[in-house]
Amino acid sequence: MSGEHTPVAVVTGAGSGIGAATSHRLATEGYHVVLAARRTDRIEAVAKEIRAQGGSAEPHPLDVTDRDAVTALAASVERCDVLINNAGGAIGTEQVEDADSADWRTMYETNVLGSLHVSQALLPKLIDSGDGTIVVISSTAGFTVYEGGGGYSAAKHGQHALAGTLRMELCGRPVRVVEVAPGMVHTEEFSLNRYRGDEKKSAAVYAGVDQPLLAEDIADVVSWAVTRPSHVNVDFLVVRPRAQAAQHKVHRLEQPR
Ligand code: 8X3
Repeated sequence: MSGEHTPVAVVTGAGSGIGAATSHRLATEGYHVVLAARRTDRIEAVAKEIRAQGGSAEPHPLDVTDRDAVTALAASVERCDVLINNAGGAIGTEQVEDADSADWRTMYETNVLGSLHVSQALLPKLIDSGDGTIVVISSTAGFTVYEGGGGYSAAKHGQHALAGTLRMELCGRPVRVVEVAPGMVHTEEFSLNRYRGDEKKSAAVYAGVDQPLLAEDIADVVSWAVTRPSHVNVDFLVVRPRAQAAQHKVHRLEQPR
């Protein structure tokens, strides 16, 4: 990080969960953080919290699937040193035979095309920074599949392909591409969105799990990867809680009936 200017980090999906936690963390690291997400009230609240803690942040309402809006975001930032592609998520748990293609399309558009739009739009500024970093927050679903997770897994595989391709294509230019693939992270909304607002089913995902990851754990890992010396590209990090050895291998403490 150069001392001549305040470095700028753009974080998508910054209104909650991993995006909000990463924004906080990067602000602590000295970045001016551009908080991009659809819900204005959320990003305004996160910006206020960051400023109250002495950090620098600005909210920028954004739907990553809207290419014109993404272009406008890129034009509005003076510089960009770090981009965190975090917007996305899962919708539905239907098996392939019952899945609604509209859900699959939405997941592809937010996770994959959203990352594509924002990365493309900010790439010139990331290159101009002389030391840019693109982080893609994918998922363990980006390299494995499981029942009921087809659409999400397909989208996350797409994001994984995007990150890997971009790293190769940018080789020789001053931009690192880092992919962080979280496993089970207990955030306010991830599971709730996946289960279409069903709080009981959403809570059951984490039932009995001794310390699922929290958004702050992922923010910690992202911050570590971003703050390595410029020549160190952390390609791909898989991060799970100790209680989750693999997608289906989750240790649960006995629950009172
Ligand atoms: C979230 C991980 O296990 O719910 O990206 O697919 S999982």
